[in-house]
Amino acid sequence: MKDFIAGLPKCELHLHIEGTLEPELKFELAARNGIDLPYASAEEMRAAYSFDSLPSFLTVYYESMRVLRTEPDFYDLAMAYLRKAAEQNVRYAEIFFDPQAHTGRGVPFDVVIRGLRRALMDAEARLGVRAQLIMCFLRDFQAEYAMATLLESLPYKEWIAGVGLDSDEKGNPPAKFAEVYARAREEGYLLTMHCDVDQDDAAEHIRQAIEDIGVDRIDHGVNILEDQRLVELVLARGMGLTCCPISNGFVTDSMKAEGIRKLMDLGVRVTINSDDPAYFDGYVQENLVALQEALQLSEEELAGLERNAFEVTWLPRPVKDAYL
Ligand code: ES4
Ligand code: ZN
Repeated sequence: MKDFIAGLPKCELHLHIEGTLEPELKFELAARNGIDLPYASAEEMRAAYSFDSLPSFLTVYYESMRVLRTEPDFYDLAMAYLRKAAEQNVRYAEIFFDPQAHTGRGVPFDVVIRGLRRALMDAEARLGVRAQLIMCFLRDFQAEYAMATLLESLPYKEWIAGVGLDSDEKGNPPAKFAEVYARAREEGYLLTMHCDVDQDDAAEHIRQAIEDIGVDRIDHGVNILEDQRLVELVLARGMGLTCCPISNGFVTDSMKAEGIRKLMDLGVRVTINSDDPAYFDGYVQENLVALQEALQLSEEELAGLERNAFEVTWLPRPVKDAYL
């Protein structure tokens, strides 16, 4: 079954590029930029990772980004992921980036996006992996800061497929960003946002995301199962959910495999993704293998999950059809 999964053409729709920063690259970039790290080696750093909640993960995630400073740093980060993606037979990826996590510490927006963009162009030409960027706002900062970031992105609009919302969801509901999302849509961006697994008021957050904001997709979103009306909305709109089983196991009590099974049985367009693979120790291949083992998925079901992903991509129609 592992070989079948390895051979399957894949599509990744929920991946934070900063979450692909492996300890080895972190050390390389730290050396390049003259930054000290509090560990003697990549192995020691990896051994020190222990996350049991979203906040405990986010602290390490943001702290690690100190090593990313220059355009080539962002290029190398994205290229390392895209090489891994190519190895795993990922044909297309939509990649989140967190500009505020960089501009907030003095790295200019254009340094971040130019490095990432150049890697995407090279990967398409050299590795045959196509990818697009999704710009995420940090929901634990003010909406005004997200709006300023949106405006800062406009000169690079052609390089960004859409916007997302991530970071700590507690006390930061979708409604907080209604204005930002309305403007993003006016500017032609497609819309997604994290509705993390088992957050406080999870169902209400999902309702706001769908009904009040009108998102095109939901990141995670497993908690639609708490409310039949939400399931019906998602089905009626044909919305995709970008689920991340291994990540779920770190930030909640389980992978939520049974919930994912239920969603599949209901006909929801569930997709399987890796979220922050350098921290949660699993790229898309390992996520599919873990879910297959938990649910005894058939080859048809696995192929169906990838088909769902290709169906809900933000590619223009004729390009999308070539993958289906
Ligand atoms: C994230 Cl696992 C997770 N949740 C929310 N925001 C994030 N950003 C990167 N990884
Ligand atoms: Zn995520």
